[in-house]
Amino acid sequence: MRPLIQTLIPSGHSPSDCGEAYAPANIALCKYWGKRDEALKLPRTGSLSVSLGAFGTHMRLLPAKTDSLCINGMEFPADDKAHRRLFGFLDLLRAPDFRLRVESRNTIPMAAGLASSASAFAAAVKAMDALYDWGLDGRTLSILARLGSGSASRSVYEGFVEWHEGVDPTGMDSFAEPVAPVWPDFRVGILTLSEAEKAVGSSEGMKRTVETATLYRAWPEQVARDLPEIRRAVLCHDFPALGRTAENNALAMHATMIAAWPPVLYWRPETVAALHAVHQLRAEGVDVYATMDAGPNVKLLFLAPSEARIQEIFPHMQTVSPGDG
Ligand code: 2P0
Repeated sequence: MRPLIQTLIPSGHSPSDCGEAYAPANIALCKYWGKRDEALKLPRTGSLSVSLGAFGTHMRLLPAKTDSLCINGMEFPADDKAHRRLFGFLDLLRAPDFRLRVESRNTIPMAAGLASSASAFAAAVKAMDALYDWGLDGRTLSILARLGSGSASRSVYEGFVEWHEGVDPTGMDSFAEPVAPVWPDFRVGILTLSEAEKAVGSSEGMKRTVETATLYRAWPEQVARDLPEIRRAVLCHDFPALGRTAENNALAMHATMIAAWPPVLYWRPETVAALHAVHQLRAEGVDVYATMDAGPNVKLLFLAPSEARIQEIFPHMQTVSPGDG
């Protein structure tokens, strides 16, 4: 993979004293679920997300004698999973024998059930770009971030972002691009329902789904219908269409994983209760929709005027304004 990556990075640049960058977390409205190439993290379908503004990862890279990783003030030893994964990724981008001190700070509320890998890998690529002054464009940053974690390809940008699945076996046409800025009233509510560590990671969950769930055959068709509709709804601020298509897309994704064997069932009783409460709110005329990722927590989509009523039903909801950078 390294030779492929070297074609994207200009040669002859020396590192400076420090490279620093920020990348937001993101939530998919049309989900990425299933790869066509595991190593290059090439997806079977496109996806579309909204970046979470001030919720993300700040990363500082400092040339050092040995590799070390500090996340939110805590040191992670070399045999830790996070350490191995991040430095394994940085090895693809740096010269052999070049060592780094990584200082990372997540502004994502801890235990909010939001993946930090997307913002972490996007921030890592941007910080490497800053450290070496490569001047990479958004497309290249997105391709490189994708190699760390698929969803990181979308965290390179703010606002609504689409990741194209591409057809090239090298993945050079599988990158994300901005679709539109977030409109000011758009809100994401985070319901942290369970803090238990999930039994099946998302990479394993999607692999198992692709390999064993006959229902997965319908997934590309679902995306082919939902992605253009969500893109359209984003561009013309059609919130009800955006919400119902995003909720249906998330439930369809979960249907494919429940149909895998062994089943990939992330839902807890609290997940189902929250979904019923959302449907009850809609029956009352409140425009609120749910989406879920590879875990038991629920994220709500709504517009600012509905916030007070939704907060009454979900007092612990944390609201994000994705437009606030
Ligand atoms: C998404 N998820 O579109 C989907 C919805 C989870 C459910 O992207 O294997 O951590 O590193 O490419 O990016 C989570 O998957 O997986 C994810 P890898 P990643 O947000």
